[in-house]
Amino acid sequence: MSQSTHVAYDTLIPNNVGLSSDRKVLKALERWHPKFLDWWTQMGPDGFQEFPVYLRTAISVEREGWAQFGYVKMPDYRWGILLAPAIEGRTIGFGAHKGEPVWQEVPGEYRSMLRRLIVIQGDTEPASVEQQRFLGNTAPSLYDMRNTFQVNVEEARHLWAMVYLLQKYFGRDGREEAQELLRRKSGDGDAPRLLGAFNEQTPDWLSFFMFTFFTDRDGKMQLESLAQSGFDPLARTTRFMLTEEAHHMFVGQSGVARVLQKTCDLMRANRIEDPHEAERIRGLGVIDLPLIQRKLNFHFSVSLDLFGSELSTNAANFFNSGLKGRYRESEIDDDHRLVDDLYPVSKIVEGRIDTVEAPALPALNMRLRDDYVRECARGVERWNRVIEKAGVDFRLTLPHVAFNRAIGEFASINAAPDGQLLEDPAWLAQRDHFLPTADDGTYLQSLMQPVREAGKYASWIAPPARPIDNQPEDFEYVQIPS
Ligand code: BYC
Ligand code: FE
Ligand code: FE
Repeated sequence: MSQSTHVAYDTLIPNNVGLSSDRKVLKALERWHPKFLDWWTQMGPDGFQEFPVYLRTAISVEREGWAQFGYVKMPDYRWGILLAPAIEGRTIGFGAHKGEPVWQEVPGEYRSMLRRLIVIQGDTEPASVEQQRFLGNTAPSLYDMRNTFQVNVEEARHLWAMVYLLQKYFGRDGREEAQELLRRKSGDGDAPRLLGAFNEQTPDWLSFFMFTFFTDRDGKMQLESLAQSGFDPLARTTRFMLTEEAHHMFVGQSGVARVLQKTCDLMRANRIEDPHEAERIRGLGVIDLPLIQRKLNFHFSVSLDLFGSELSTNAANFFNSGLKGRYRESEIDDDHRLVDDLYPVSKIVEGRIDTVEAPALPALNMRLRDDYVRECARGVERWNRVIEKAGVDFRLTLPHVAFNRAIGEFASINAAPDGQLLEDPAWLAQRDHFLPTADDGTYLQSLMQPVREAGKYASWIAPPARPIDNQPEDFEYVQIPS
């Protein structure tokens, strides 16, 4: 048995895929490893690479007890290749091949489609590390700094996960794609990352929290769909990635909640009733709620673009060929083929946004996006409970899916956050109410003063509800010599 739940740490690359007896792949990965480390030192977290960080490392793929905490210097992190346990007798759960045994090798007819899916997934992982690389310098606490680094090393491990699939199953072009994944750079003019949201900046910590809430959640939805894949190695690797993803979204959900908590607490303490009194609120060194709404509007709309077009033949083909399923496919009660099914899709009809029935297969991007929007809405409700409990009269809302879009049906129109279509002049006149302004950016930057004393937090954010790994409140998550 070469594949197990036990993770071998005797090789340079920890793994549970029997790498030490897979000479060819091991060699290819060992050749890629130094290039990866070059990339990590140049494009990974700026500064702090020499300091011990209290990180969690995956040591097993079992549900319980897969993680071990300890101080690690980031370049020494054990990036490994970890597949969730195989499911005996697993069959393809959807599409034209439903019921056939899952593939352990790449099905020839779907090779390029599969490679494309893996490359797109792989491209986002290092992109996010690049986007977040300067955050350590302005961390509001050692706790937050550590969380970012944890997210960063795990996203880099997700790159390894995809690179393993490319190197093992795609021969020469897999090796070339693995190189390209280190060559493209977030925001680069010549070789940008493949998807729009991954070329945006993450200039401040509110952006980071919004990113981990909204964009990592797209990651979760896409990984859930790939975890259904008939290509078993992809299904198993993404299934394990999802266990790490949960922490990324926790960072976003709790990060924004802590920002809201601090703002609301200080508004109350200073008897400010109107959340729109930005000047007074900012005078207290906290972030006004309308600014948080504008940031939310931006990150939500940019993340919606990651689902592709509402109607997509790519999406239909991914599903039909058994490569990419729906969210929780195995729990859905239908024929899992969808050939004659319909799905409601939002569309512009005669100058307004309407819902029309479309064939279900090409509408799969839209369906996944709907699942995503539902989840986002639940998270926003949890944020609203923080505001409500603090006794402040304000509600955060998700903007309409047509708002600020660059991909799909609504790319060509302007819509207000409430879904009302706007002519260009009206859009331009109101844009600053909808999306973060230069002034918002300047204010946020002014707040981004690092706090490095253990157990202390910046003015604009409340401490977390509980520490990591049951450590004391003044735990030194990153050991920075003074
Ligand atoms: N930006 O047929 P369509 C994560 C292109 S995040 C630029 O509608 P499709 C993470 C598209 O390529 C999850 N271009 O698209 C999160 C196509 O090009 P061609 C990443 C875009 O293929 C945080 C054309 O437009 N994983 O893991 O149905 C931190 C027509 O598009 C964009 C995946 O996405 C865009 N946003 O759907 C770290 C899963 N959207 O064919 C990590 C794998 C579309 O005309 N990817 N285009 O040349 C997929 O499933 C699909 O490729 C997509 C796009 C859902 C992304
Ligand atoms: Fe990831
Ligand atoms: Fe993530």
